[in-house]
Amino acid sequence: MEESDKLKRVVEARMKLKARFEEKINTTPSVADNKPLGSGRPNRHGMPVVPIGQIVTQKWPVLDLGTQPNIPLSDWRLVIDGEVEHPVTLTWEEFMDLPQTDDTSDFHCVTTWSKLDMNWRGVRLLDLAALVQPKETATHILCYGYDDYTTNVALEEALKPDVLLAHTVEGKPLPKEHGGPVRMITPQLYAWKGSKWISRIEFLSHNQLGFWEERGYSSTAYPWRNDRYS
Ligand SMILES: Nc1nc2c(c(=O)[nH]1)N[C@H]1C(S)=C(S)[C@@H](COP(=O)(O)O)O[C@H]1N2
Ligand SMILES: [Mo]
Repeated sequence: MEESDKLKRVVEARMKLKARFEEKINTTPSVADNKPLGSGRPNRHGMPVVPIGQIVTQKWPVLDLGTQPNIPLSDWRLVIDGEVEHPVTLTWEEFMDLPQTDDTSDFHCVTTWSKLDMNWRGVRLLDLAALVQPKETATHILCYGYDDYTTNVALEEALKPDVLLAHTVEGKPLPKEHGGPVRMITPQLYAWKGSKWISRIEFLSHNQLGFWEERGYSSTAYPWRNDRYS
């Protein structure tokens, strides 16, 4: 296929996806809606600084299941499959050839710390979805880490423009302890929804709980609703 045809297909798919999920995305609970639960001196257009029950930290704690997998870039693969028209397995070079996005966002851990204004670079989940083209039946993704972690995200959250598969933070390669070479980030959900060392994104036609969700954590995980446990 011609490169320009391919790009056209991706752009078209992306626009279609956006249109399909726009209404759902616009009605999810978030800091920008009319009743966020938060605290702190309001800034950012009068919105609370952090979600309810969160404390701002300058440090960046490390949370994992006790292993930090080591994945050389030559071995790294990202599988995107399930309810999609065009499943792919991307190499590092293929991943880095995709459109790259810079974004500044906040990181809210359910254990009550929030780290603000983090500068990330990576590939939007939206752009990856445009590449594989979720079927009409797709409603959720289940993300897998190289450490066998799993976590579920509804598509109306996963397709928000600040959801990245990030490889760079503050201008430097994402450190291994924070999920390098690549992790997902979900700035509008608690941070456990972002798999570190991400290895696979499975599109699903139903909701399937991940590691913490099976252990009583919320399936939806909205920080601005104090939505920690189910
Ligand atoms: N693969 C994987 N991803 C993961 C985790 C994990 O244990 N394994 N922990 C989650 C939790 S609970 C949080 S709060 C964040 C922590 O990211 P950090 O260690 O970079 O602060 O990663 C999330 N993603
Ligand atoms: Mo967490």
